[in-house]
Amino acid sequence: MLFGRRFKNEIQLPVKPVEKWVYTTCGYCSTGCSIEVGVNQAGKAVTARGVADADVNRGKLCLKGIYEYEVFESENRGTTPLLRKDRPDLFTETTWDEALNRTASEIGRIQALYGRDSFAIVSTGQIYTEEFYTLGKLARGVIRTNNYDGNTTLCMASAVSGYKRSFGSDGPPGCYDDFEHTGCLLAIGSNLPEQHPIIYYRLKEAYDRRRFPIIVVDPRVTMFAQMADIHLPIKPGTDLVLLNAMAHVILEEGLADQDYIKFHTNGFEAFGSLVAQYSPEMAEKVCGISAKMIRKVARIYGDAGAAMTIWTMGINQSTHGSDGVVAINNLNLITGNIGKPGGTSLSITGQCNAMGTREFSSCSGLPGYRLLENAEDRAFTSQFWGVEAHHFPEKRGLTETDIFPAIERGEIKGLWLIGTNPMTSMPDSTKIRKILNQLEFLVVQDAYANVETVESAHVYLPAALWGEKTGVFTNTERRVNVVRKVVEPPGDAKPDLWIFIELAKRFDRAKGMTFAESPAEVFDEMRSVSKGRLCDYSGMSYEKIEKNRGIQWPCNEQNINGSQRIYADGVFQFPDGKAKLIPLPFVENYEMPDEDYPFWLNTGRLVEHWHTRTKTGKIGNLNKFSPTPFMEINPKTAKKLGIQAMEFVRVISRRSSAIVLAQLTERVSEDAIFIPMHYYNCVNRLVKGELDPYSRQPAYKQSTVRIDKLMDQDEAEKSLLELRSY
Ligand SMILES: Nc1nc2c(c(=O)[nH]1)N[C@H]1C(S)=C(S)[C@@H](COP(=O)(O)OP(=O)(O)OC[C@H]3O[C@@H](n4cnc5c(=O)[nH]c(N)nc54)[C@H](O)[C@@H]3O)O[C@H]1N2
Ligand SMILES: Nc1nc2c(c(=O)[nH]1)N[C@H]1C(S)=C(S)[C@@H](COP(=O)(O)OP(=O)(O)OC[C@H]3O[C@@H](n4cnc5c(=O)[nH]c(N)nc54)[C@H](O)[C@@H]3O)O[C@H]1N2
Ligand code: SF4
Ligand SMILES: [Mo]
Repeated sequence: MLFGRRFKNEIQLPVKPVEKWVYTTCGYCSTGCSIEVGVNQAGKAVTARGVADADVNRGKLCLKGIYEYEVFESENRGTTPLLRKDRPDLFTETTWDEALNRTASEIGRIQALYGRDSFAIVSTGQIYTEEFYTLGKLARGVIRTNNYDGNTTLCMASAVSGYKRSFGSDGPPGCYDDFEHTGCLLAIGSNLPEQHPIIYYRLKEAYDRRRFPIIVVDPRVTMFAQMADIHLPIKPGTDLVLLNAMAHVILEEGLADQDYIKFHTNGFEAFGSLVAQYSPEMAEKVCGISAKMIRKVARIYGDAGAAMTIWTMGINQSTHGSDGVVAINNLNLITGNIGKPGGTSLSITGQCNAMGTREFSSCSGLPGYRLLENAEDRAFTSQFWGVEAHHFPEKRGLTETDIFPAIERGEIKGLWLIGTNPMTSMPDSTKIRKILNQLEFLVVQDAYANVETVESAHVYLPAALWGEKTGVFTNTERRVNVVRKVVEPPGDAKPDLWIFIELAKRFDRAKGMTFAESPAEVFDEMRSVSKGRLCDYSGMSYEKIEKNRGIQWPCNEQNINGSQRIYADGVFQFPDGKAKLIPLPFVENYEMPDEDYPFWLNTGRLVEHWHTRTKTGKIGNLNKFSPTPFMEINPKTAKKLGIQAMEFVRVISRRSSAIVLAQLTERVSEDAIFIPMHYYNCVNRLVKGELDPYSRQPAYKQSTVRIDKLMDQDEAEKSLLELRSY
């Protein structure tokens, strides 16, 4: 046979001379893959590979991880602090001293004039846990504002809230190894193959060996839906009804684990009578899945022996986000599927370190999952830090989604943004620019000098990026992994940790407190502060973490190499040790398609891009896949509207409008479109973002729009350039 490369030139693999390999953990998604970055003799990162003996990724990486080292050379990195001085429209380069002095004095001025809480801090899920811990100490102990939150309110807040309501504490009970033991996987509102490709690879490996049923609940025919045994194309925002109906069938047909309910839960009676009202026939009318199918999936789940549920933003980002999480926990409690191999409620986390901020940043509480509401926790932390306890508020302040309206109302006058880009990521984003421009003082701390928010900032602080500093991340399965410094930060950019410590030094209120200076010292402090807590790090060290390729907390004297699962003993974090079954009535309370705005607008992600593209938009090997904003639209709908493939159209909501390319695909139903979240001045101009009452997380996935055909395509492209959506 004369095909193939046999008679062609031999393939030459480019040789990249690597002097040393540096162990790190990927800085994109919460899968937490171990990466080794190859550095050449000149100290330049030239290549990367997955770590073969790391349990998480077993040598694999997705395309973002493979090209991550290219961020070190990316354009528009901030290399020097900037300050608006004499001309308010002009930034000038300045020294760190001047930038930090100005920041400290403005914080002091605003707090003296308008009160402590008039200065707000919004951080991220993407810096190291040592940095979160230190920021928490600075925010709670020194700056003492209670309006301190993170972008995790846009992301994991509903999961946190649901875990707390059901189990008495945050903390995902399961792990990736559960795929090896489960008898059924229910995946709700998660597009694992694109958003967590290596967790998907772990699942697929287990599935190929054992063929357990996979049920995917998603209004869109995602890559995950395509491989599932059963795909339930649910009506947007109605998952709670499906889950109540599944519990209804499981109880009705005697598939529940009565012993587990009796010994490990409270509230069964009220829960039972609520779900009794949610028959599959009733649910069919609300969520568009046939009663027969609901019975079928409930039976598969109830009969599986061990069954597990995973979910991501399709649940969290809705007005029933927190309730949806509690409903998943309810389902797993009544079937005895918590903390056992293959039986779990495993929220798939978003950002690389969204877990680290939950454990240690003190945004919504105090370090080590301590609560502001608990006097003992306040007393412990105040003593540990050397702050008087009365400085701590007795409940958390505003979330990110409530901070922006408070700025608009004039109650908050100063803001510090750290590692987040709300002008692109917040709902109703045209409003966000106006709101930021209302501030008396805005300081932006970001790795890139051209993030949109910098345009409204008074001070810009250039931060070192992933791999330019050392610290730890916690992944979806509670695994703490270390990111070693690979290269030096560019110019005068500094690690966030350094910036926090230097800023603390500029406040008299920091007297009597000590701020550990090196990441390893901060890590030691975190080990002692978490000793005896659920998220116990006391048995860890950087060396041990690297040797084990990550360690799952709790890790202490009893569990020296960490713990795969929590709640295996059925003892939860409420005083009586029992979990709560909570009745959840469903109320329709979000925007619904009507005559004026007839289509659902669904939003989400693409495998090649990361959020607001500050990183992936600058990496050619990623950006090439989708450099232009687009929408997915069903070919039948396009035909009705007279829209051709790859034509520019205008999408209009009650908030604003955006221009996108039309991509015709049956992934979306005839009454819905999908637009990725990654582009500036695009989908979030349209999104309403109604808030969940418990978590204050926005419903990014349920807004409504209409679509206008554009006659002048050249004009459309020009406006896209003006809006800088490209
Ligand atoms: N490539 C890449 N990976 C990422 C990220 C990234 O930006 N790029 N970001 C990371 C972060 S921070 C996060 S939070 C995760 C998010 O990870 P995912 O949540 O998996 O991603 P999304 O695309 O936001 O949304 C998932 C799915 O929810 C579906 N959905 C919409 N409405 C509903 C509904 O009413 N019910 C149900 N059941 N489903 C619905 C959407 O159709 C979509 O397929 O990804 C992480 N991984
Ligand atoms: N329509 C719609 N909108 C959404 C979503 C959706 O599904 N649909 N999802 C929401 C979710 S789940 C999330 S998590 C948010 C994400 O929203 P954002 O957090 O606003 O988005 P990112 O682009 O990740 O912003 C991170 C910023 O931190 C900077 N950065 C990176 N590393 C470092 C560092 O080490 N230090 C510092 N100081 N800066 C750093 C980056 O340059 C970037 O500007 O978006 C939300 N918005
Ligand atoms: S799956 Fe997530 S953690 Fe792993 S390489 Fe890809 S982006 Fe990084
Ligand atoms: Mo997220």
